[in-house]
Amino acid sequence: MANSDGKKSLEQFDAELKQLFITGQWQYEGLLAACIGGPQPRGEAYLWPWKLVGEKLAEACDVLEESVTARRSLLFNNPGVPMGGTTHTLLMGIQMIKAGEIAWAHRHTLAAVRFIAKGDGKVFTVVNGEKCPMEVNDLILTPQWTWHDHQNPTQETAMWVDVLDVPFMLGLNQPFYEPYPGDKVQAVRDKASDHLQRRTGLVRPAWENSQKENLPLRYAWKEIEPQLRGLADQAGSPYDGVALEYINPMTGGPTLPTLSCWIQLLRPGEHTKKHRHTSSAVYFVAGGEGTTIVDGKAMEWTKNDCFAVPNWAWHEHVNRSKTEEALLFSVNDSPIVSAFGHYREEPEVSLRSMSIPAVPAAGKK
Ligand code: 1HN
Repeated sequence: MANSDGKKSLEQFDAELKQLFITGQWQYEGLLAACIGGPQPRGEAYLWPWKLVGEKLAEACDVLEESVTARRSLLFNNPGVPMGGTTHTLLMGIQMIKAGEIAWAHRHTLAAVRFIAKGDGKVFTVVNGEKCPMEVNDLILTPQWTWHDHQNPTQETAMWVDVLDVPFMLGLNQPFYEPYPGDKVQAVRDKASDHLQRRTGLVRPAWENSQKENLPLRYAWKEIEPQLRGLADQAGSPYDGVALEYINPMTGGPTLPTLSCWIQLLRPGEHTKKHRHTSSAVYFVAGGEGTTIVDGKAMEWTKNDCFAVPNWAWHEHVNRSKTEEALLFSVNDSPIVSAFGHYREEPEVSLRSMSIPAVPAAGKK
């Protein structure tokens, strides 16, 4: 095909390339134009109220009999993320395990964290052979490719929040999965001195190598809460209040290579400043009542609600109570974004930007 002057037109050439699964770079101009001004938030600000989710979990307890490896976890799909996910990288859900039940052992390349909403410490999860008791507000990690099963030997239903890096991992097409061979539940390390968690504190065995990643860590609330309370009179972040990141104690880095977990205290009446960042986050309301405003949309939350804040969306948090604290557990994908140097904030970079307290001056008592 040719023009009147015998030359092939650009349109004809583009169409021809398309048939050959080739695109000229000039066709990407639209994409480059779309980059100007930065990303559009991926997904919506959306809230899954406990009033609804609690009812559906109770129904799930009736309709889903315990079955091979199945987890009774209701997972939250953001209406603005058609590929599936609570944000474009994170998947959040609430899981219920009935009295006497076992959620069979398996492992996958998806990394997961669990934040306990109901459990008495006799309910437990086993991670790579290590028994982790589940008490309210504990955080338990099941890093990528670690065996995990959950067991409820008590008379009461237990419940926790699951957060996984599923949409990110599926985007990279890295899903591997394996059921535990030979048994429903794992063999456990029963000698307490064999536990890897004993090796992650302020001291560690001098005669051993250390494991730094993929540790079966439990961040017990009875240790985290005093730490949070002990910092609650600090100014905190103007954007997030007194927010603590759960670190990998062996590296000082984020909770997991793909997930950063936070616990955040909003003091009575606290109203944070508005900002946005390139990481997305999912929240679980561990206590209190408040409002999170995302790009002008107000999400009113109360205990056990879950909500999503998409990336690059302006957001601020309000503790609506003048007398009670609010407590938010959240998970964000900043380790993924930061790993490639893409973490940005507006109007200013606030994450880890403030100086640590100075050494007191001489003569000051
Ligand atoms: C999973 O393995 C668990 O082990 C919970 O408890 C939720 C959601 C998606 C994929 C795997 C669990 C999950 C999950």
